[in-house]
Amino acid sequence: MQHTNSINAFAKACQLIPGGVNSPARAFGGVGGQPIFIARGEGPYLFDVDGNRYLDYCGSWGPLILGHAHPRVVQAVTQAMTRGASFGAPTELETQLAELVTQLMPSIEMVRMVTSGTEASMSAIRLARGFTGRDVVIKFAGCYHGHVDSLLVSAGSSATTLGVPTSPGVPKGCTKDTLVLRYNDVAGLEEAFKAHGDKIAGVILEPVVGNMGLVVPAKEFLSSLRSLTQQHGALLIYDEVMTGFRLALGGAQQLQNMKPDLTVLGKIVGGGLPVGAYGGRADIMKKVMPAGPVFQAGTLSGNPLAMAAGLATLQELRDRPTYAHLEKLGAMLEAGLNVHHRVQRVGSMWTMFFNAEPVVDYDTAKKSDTAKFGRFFWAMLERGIYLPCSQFEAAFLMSVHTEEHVKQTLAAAKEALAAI
Ligand code: KE4
Repeated sequence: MQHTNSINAFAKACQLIPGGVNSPARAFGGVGGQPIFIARGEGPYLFDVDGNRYLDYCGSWGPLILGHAHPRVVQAVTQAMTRGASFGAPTELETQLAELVTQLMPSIEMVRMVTSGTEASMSAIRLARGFTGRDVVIKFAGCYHGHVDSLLVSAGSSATTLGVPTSPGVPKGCTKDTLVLRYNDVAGLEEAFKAHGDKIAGVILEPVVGNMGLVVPAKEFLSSLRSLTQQHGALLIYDEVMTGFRLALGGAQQLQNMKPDLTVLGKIVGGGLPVGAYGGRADIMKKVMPAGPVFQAGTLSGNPLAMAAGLATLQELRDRPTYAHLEKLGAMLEAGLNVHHRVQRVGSMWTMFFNAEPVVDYDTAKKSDTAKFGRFFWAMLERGIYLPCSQFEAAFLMSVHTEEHVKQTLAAAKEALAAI
């Protein structure tokens, strides 16, 4: 494959945009080389500016569970655009999406739309602190909740990929009330609540982690989280930005039969357009301004185009559930790749780890052979398979992937692994 136009496009972008990208996750920092510039997407495929076609397992980092340019989403957004892009006033589309979100995730009795997962996490943390009157928040090393100052401590995803899990520019004052524990460490959780229980406003976690690569929570870890937060009057906050409407129509909380106090959403809820959301118990959500005193606002929150994309996406997932299809393809992919390297998977979210041991937390994730992952990434790209460009990310199947696509992917992987 030749990448001349991508190379030229990147050189030009680097003169005007830091690192040539608008998000470091796309910078290929974890795999070497430089990013491919995309011209368009169609179904399960990406087409780059050199005309190369790739089978896409990144799906814009999760939002595109229905694949690129799904007709129902295209039609909804196009129609919405003809009515005007934004009004700075309420529309019924926002209520329709709120209604569908609360129907699909019953723990969410009320919901507020924002424009990114970061904004949703930031607002949920502020709300937890405002509702409880407490300051301490617990997060887990390797989890990523967006670039929220107070949560940019031992953060996963591109913060880890690029070696800055704790970013410069975040004053100590922003993180002094952030307690970072080890994922799946029940004893650590018990100790933290024993020592600080009455100061803890909330615990935020990825209920299935994507940002260390895919890591599954132990059952006793989840049950301890729920019981300890309830016992100490702290809020349990499920960051379902990646897992929401992905692992099941009702997200990870449906699979795990868990009822968090607050849920953070993003990605699929916007169908590829900028939407984040946070919601949960009505008594908590009623503290959000203007119903209550906890401030949060946004010019494009609930933007009609984004609402149209999110609504069309969730309606399609409700009307034609694709989860059995995604599970079948996921199991097929896992069985085929597992013969080479450890695959960790839940439904359509998966990671192939270059790691001798099970990855259960940030410490074990960081033992992965990221150099070998980088060689594998490029060997697959050259064979027309586009994976997330980091060992510390999850890959995603889409509803438009087929068994034939999985077979092609397994054949490419066998060749790629032999070549590296
Ligand atoms: P955004 O602000 O990027 O919309 O959402 C932040 C976020 C919050 N919570 C979880 C569990 C997330 O996975 C994310 C964002 N995910 C990364 C990829 N793992 C987005 C890619 C990027 O940063 O460009």
